[in-house]
Amino acid sequence: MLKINPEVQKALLENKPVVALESTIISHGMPYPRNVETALAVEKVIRDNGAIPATIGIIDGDAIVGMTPEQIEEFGKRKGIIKASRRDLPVIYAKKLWAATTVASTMIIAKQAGIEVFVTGGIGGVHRGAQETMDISADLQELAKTNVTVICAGAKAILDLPLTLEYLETMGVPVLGFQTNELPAFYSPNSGLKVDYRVDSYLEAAQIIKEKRDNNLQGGILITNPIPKEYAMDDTIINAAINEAIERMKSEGIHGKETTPYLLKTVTELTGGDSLDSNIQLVLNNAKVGANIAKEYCQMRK
Ligand code: PSU
Ligand code: MN
Repeated sequence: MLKINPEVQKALLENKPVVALESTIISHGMPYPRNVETALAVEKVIRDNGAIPATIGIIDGDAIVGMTPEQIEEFGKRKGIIKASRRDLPVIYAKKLWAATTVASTMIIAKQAGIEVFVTGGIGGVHRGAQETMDISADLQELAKTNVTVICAGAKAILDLPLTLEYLETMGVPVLGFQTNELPAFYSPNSGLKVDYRVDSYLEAAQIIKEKRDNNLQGGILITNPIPKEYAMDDTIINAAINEAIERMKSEGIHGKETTPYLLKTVTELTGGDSLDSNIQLVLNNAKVGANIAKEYCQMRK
């Protein structure tokens, strides 16, 4: 059951721009209370840029599209909220549980609600050592098949970035650089890897979405937007923290869906919170870009 917030429903019916937001970043990606402050600030940036935010999560087995500030607060502090990707959804619905949605499951629910643009911080990807562990985020499969455009700040170096790009290529997912030729590496604007194509304006991004839809090319589009330079982290510092976090993860035997939340938390601790500050700034920056792309896309569909 989808429960679409009336404001979001009205905007969709009137072809006004709506931007989907995920809740795993709230419940499992950042500590309380900064997770809640960030989620609310992201919604505000989207509104200030002329679109309607729709934060998605699951409450008592109902998929909520457009959470209230009170619900966002609850997702930020409540213990035991499950991290739900595609495979978890039927179980969460049947058992009437609370769950935070990942990029994959947020895409699914956004699509069902009729929302085409989704803003987040970072996507999941191919993990380092995936040749052995087979740890590849279900986000990549979802990008292959679900018609939602995801705006993110690239992928984190906790992942294997070259393999993540290879996987997306195999899956037929266009990877665009927003005003950049390089795949941004989340905390830093540079990864040394090229994106397939650069787009320089919101209009250009919207035209690509429209062509993909008009030509019935199933699947998502990934728009990667670099963190503003003033908020970027020093590559040496962040890479050292990531390497240490991966070592700790291995020695503690963390695996499966715990991996990403564990690494995010450990990197935040190891950088004394600096990585969290960067993380927040890049999401806000993505919100601005996503809202404007959604606006252009709605104009074009009129
Ligand atoms: N990257 C972040 N913050 C996050 C996540 C990724 O910087 O909160 C979350 C997203 O919800 C993403 C999920 O979809 O982690 C990927 O998890 P996994 O690797 O288990 O698929
Ligand atoms: Mn995984």
